[in-house]
Amino acid sequence: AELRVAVLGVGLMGADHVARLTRRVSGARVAVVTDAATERADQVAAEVPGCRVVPDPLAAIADPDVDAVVIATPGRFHEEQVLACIERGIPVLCEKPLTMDAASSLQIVRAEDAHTARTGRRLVQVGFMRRFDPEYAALRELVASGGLGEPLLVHCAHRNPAVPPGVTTESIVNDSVVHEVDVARFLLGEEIAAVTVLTPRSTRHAAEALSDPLLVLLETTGGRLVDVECFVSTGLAYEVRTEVVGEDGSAVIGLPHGPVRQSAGPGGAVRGTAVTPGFRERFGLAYDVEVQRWVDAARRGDVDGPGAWDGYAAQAVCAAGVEALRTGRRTEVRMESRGGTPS
Ligand code: ISE
Repeated sequence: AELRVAVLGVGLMGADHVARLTRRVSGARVAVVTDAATERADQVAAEVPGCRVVPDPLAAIADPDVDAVVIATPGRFHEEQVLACIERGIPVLCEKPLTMDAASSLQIVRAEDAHTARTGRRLVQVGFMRRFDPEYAALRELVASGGLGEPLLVHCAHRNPAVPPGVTTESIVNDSVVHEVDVARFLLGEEIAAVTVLTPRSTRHAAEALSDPLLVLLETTGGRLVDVECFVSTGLAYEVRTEVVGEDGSAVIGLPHGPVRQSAGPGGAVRGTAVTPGFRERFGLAYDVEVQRWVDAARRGDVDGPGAWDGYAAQAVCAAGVEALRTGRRTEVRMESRGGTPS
């Protein structure tokens, strides 16, 4: 049967997911939406045949016409909403962050573990969509198959044209660098052991008091190093590039592609490709694949994408990152061992 999905929060990402579930993903339909801004919820629901607005997100999770939930509310609401989904035993796709701190994310890991121990199935997927980007998936295959020999280093560049007002340097670590943390864990298959954050001279385009760009160094448990340039006020476009350097070769993804255009430039004709304006364009395909895979698994009452443990690990690393930013020191990641959590 068609999966009846509740989408909690229909801001930028939530509305994007509603459109995707309605028009591009098969096997599911949006049955319920919620949003603190009721007008916004009404607007989004009006565009989707058979979709209702349920004002209270917890009531939406409990609704008998809901089989699975997408959470795209602000991060501070995630903990209670994800726990309610686990309690009801229905699959959930939660945008990052899983919760606001590592301790509460670990509680979710444990709550889901109890369900898995009873049913053999998982319920929680975290929205680390890059894992579904064809280039990242191929890079991971290449690394895992030994095609580059032992991986030694990863270089990441993450550049946004701009960030909304109110973004702080800490939130750059929590909202943007977090994706590179997950990429590093995904590509290398090991945990991050320590974090150092360097704050070079800031761009004049950065909001006051924002330290931008950041240079972040992640050390893995296997002694590999991952350097991350995170630069969120370039004023230009959205670019994400990742290179893995191994003993027997290197591979890079995120290079320019698409039509190579020649046009007039300031000092004569220039040749080049367009750069995606934002993450929804850059990772549009990744989001589509992510949600389709989630729907396919959810129809079997399961999930098979990045899970609660990945959300917890990311939180633990970002907490160390925030501390490293504050102290200027190399900071070890404090993490529980995985214990009974199935992978
Ligand atoms: C945003 O919150 C995201 O999740 C994007 O994927 C990321 O690239 C961006 O830097 C964040 O602000």
